[in-house]
Amino acid sequence: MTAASTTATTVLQATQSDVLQEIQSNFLLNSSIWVNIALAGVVILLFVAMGRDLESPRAKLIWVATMLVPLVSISSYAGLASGLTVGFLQMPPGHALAGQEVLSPWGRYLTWTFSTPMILLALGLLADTDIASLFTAITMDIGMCVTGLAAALITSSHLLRWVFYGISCAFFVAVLYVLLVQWPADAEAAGTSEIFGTLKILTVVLWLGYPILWALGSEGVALLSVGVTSWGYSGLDILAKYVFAFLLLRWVAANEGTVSGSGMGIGSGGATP
Ligand code: RET
Repeated sequence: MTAASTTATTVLQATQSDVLQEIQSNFLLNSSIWVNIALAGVVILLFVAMGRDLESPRAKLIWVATMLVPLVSISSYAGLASGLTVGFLQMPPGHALAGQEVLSPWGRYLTWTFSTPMILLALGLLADTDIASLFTAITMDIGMCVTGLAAALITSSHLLRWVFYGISCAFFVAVLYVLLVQWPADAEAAGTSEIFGTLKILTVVLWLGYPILWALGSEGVALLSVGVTSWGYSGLDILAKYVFAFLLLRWVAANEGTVSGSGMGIGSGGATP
């Protein structure tokens, strides 16, 4: 190992343990992480039990997609708890905390890139939508998460933080359009409109909370502290992931017949034009 890389490694390690110390000394932040790790663990076991009797390929695929939500979540929160995916960022001039080192749990935005597509895959399968529509929702959603991560990580320009926030919101609008306009018609044709309607409202209302929290929290105008923002996200996560997934799996387990088709919408054109 060269002298330069030894120094780099030491700096990296020092920074990570600094971050860990900071997390552990912030009760609000630390509890918002550990409560979710514990909940995700319980929910994973519960979901394994709920889905064990499913037989049809489409129902099983919904189950696996739904299972991946708490599985990604427990990994995400473990990353935050260890300090691996949390860092200190120096906010640019113009930001409410300009010049200060702000603790940023950026791993959240990164791991949404893996968890939110699973939520949309499960919903799209429930609505028995077509492949183009599913692809649209998932890619727009990934775009939303990655540009949201960029918005949080930019330290060179206050303006560009908000430009990326705006781009992320534009991707989000596309996701909302698919959820609110395209998939309800598909779900109607597939006979799943009642449960789809409930999950759609839950998803849309809760997902709207994330950009609001981002804007009010330390990444945005810094009206809320890091700990309060983190609890906000953790609370939304509990509802948007675990409660959502529980309702979906409970319905699928009780109504497997309705979703036991091969999922003909996928790949062959559903009700959406
Ligand atoms: C950000 C900031 C930039 C603008 C927008 C956002 C939206 C985030 C959403 C996140 C949903 C997360 C969920 C996670 C579950 O695992 C990135 C906060 C629009 C909608 C449901």
